[in-house]
This record gives sequence, structure tokens and C-alpha cells, in this order.
Amino acid sequence: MTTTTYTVTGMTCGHCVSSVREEVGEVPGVTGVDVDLATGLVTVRSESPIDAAQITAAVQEAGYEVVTPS
Ligand SMILES: [Cu+2]
Repeated sequence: MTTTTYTVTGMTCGHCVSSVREEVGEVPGVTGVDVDLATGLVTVRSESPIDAAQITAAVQEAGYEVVTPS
């Protein structure tokens, strides 16, 4: 089990949160996604490490930007 946290900008409401959660949740290997609207923190859980580029692409697909993969 791996947990990685990303900071995402541009989310303003619950709809944004569910868009990000849905897109990131579709990345192969992702088992769970937590989004904190107030901080922009997106926590991704997976069985094995996932390439940050895949998560970044999914966030962009939802219409937002990853500031710092951390
Ligand atoms: Cu919104």
C-alpha cells in the first residue's frame, strides 16, 4: 500500500472535488482518493507506486493543475 499526496490548484467547490476524485480514481492501480478542498491536498492510495505523471495527467483531465508532486 502506497500513499502519495499532491497539491492541486483551481478547485473551488464540491463539484471540483468530485471531478478530481473521479478522474484520479480512474488511473490504473489507484485504490482510493481523498481530496481536501480547503488545502488543495489530494491523497492517492495505491497498491504500488504510480508514476506522478499519470496522476498529473488525470488532474489536468479534470481541469486542474498539480503544483507539487510531493
Ligand atoms: Cu467547483
